[in-house]
Amino acid sequence: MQATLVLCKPDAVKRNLIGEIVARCEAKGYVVGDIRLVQPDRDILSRHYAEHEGKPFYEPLLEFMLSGPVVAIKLEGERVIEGFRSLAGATDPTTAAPGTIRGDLGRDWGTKVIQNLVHGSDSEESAERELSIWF
Ligand code: IDP
Ligand code: MG
Repeated sequence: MQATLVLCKPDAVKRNLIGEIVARCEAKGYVVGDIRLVQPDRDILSRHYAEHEGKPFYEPLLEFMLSGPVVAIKLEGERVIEGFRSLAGATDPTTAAPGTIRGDLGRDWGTKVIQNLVHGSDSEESAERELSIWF
């Protein structure tokens, strides 16, 4: 059984979209194996986003992720890593396909970092690494 890390980012929590996001995951058939509300600190975020260190959006990304609580979810099911990335849609919510979480619920708010509601692990290696950070 595969597992992935899903994060409902601070914009999703502030906009009361936790239920909507979890509902889409469950409606697809995936199972919530674990879930927690976390106020992340810089340490956990710098480990989570290590691959983006040095990029122009790195500092705004950390500030955004520090701006409020996030919901961390261990989501389980066959091919769930790929499947949740498909449910989430493209990184840019302006062009993310309608029908996806980012495409239906997200937009450009004119901020330095793209606020796009969710994070999903992008490979088996990332999923294992990220799940060990958050759980
Ligand atoms: P992903 O979340 O779709 O996997 P990544 O490339 O891993 O996208 O980037 C991590 C996060 O950093 C994105 O979800 C988004 O919030 C932000 N981000 C990525 N690329 C940019 C950019 O070019 N400008 C501003 N923010 C970005
Ligand atoms: Mg990513």
